[in-house]
Amino acid sequence: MASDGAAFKSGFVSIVGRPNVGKSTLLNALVGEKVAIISPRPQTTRNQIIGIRNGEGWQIVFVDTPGIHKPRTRLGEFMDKSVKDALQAIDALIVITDASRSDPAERETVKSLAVGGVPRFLLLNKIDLVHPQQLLPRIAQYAGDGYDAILPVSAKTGEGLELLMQHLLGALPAGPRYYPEGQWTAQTERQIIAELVREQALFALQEEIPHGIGVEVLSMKEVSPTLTEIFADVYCDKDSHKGIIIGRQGAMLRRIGSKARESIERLLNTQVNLKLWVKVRPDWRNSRQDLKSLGYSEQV
Ligand SMILES: Nc1nc2c(ncn2[C@@H]2O[C@H](COP(=O)(O)OP(=O)(O)OP(=O)(O)O)[C@@H](O)[C@H]2O)c(=O)[nH]1
Ligand SMILES: [Mg+2]
Repeated sequence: MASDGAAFKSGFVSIVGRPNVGKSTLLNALVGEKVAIISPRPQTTRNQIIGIRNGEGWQIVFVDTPGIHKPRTRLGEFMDKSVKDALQAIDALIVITDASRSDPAERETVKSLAVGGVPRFLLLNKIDLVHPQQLLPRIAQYAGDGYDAILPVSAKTGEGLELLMQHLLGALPAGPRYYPEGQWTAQTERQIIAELVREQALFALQEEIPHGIGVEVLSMKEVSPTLTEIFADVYCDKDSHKGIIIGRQGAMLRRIGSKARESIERLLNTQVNLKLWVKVRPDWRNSRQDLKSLGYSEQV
């Protein structure tokens, strides 16, 4: 119960939009923790990622989703389904656009994302990159689309997020505490670790290789209270990619591993010994079996 005796408020709020517009950056900013990985590449997020924020008398469960795009593989279909599922049984919807870019496909996406009876908020993100004068015509463009509010924000600097929270809290219905206080994500430690490795691969590798990367944590062992040993496989599509991921005398894999290790150490608060193996799984993005072992199957 809230301290003033009012009913506890809670709700699920999904975050959707085209690839690379800043959905995961927003999730992390709203939750105040690194819940989702972020990269300059489109299609970074591949499944629903839950981030939880608690306040006095309320709880919001945010659901980050993959960028909306036309699927070309079974993995793409899974991502597409993750977005569609995230439009079900929610209490409010956040649709994000990148205000610093003009994307003709975006107009239709923004228009089509209406969920019956649920408050919808349209965010024009990345305003730190936009001259204020350019914002007004953008806001006007979306004015007839039925959004409850159109809010210019920067997920990166935090500008506008306070106002967004006020809107969300105003829209929250009475409801239960879905997750215990103190819990900030529904992902397992292994899932987060796999993502932190993939994040570094996304940063380090070029062109199409990152899209063919998958990471599976095989084992985690607490060797001592101050040291955790982690073994993980890095999947790729092709033999030629394996060589690039490993790099000359293993330099690329060492770089990915040591950056990932730093972020895993921050997460676990212990030292980490991270052992990565690169494996070729031809066409894994179309293999049910491989998708399942990487966690890209039915949402939990
Ligand atoms: N300047 C600026 N950059 C931002 C902002 N929000 C996100 N970005 C950058 O935009 C890029 C994509 O951010 P993500 O949060 O990964 O975007 P996403 O929508 O989750 O992308 P997908 O998961 O691929 O669909 C990253 O390089 C972010 O740093 C912002 O408000 N301002
Ligand atoms: Mg994302």
